Amino acid sequence: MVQPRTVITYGTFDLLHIGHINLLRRAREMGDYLIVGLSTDRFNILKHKESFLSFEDRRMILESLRFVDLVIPEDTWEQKEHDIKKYNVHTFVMGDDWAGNFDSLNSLCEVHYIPRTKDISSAKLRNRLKI
Ligand code: C2G
Repeated sequence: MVQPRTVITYGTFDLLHIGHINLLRRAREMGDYLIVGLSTDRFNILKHKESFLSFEDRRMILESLRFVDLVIPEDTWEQKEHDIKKYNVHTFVMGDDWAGNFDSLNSLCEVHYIPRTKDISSAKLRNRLKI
């Protein structure tokens, strides 16, 4: 039986927008099974980031996307190696605002940084919506 090519990515994915969708769709197209490590509310604090939507809401929204196959909690910076081994990940993908930050993972799997979608971010949306 051929092993599925599992892809993994991580993020907060707050107020899901086209930048997230482009990233997730392209990540999924790099394989045939996409895992998203979704930042917990607690981990967001470590990232100095506050999401408008709770972890549970952000998880439900991601799980409703047809190109997301599994959502796991992202609780620490260090869990990526463990996750890659546990899920037999073939490809790790992040937007290129993270370029170079995770190159050490290429001893375990392919590491790809893909161009961010311009002019959209959860912070911009919150400013515009005044929320
Ligand atoms: N992204 C994008 N284009 C945008 C906005 C975001 O391609 N306009 C990508 C980011 O590069 C990232 C993913 O969408 O790969 C999720 O973005 P965030 O929710 O902002 O994630 P971030 O806070 O960068 O968390 O351990 C990794 C971190 O959890 C990443």
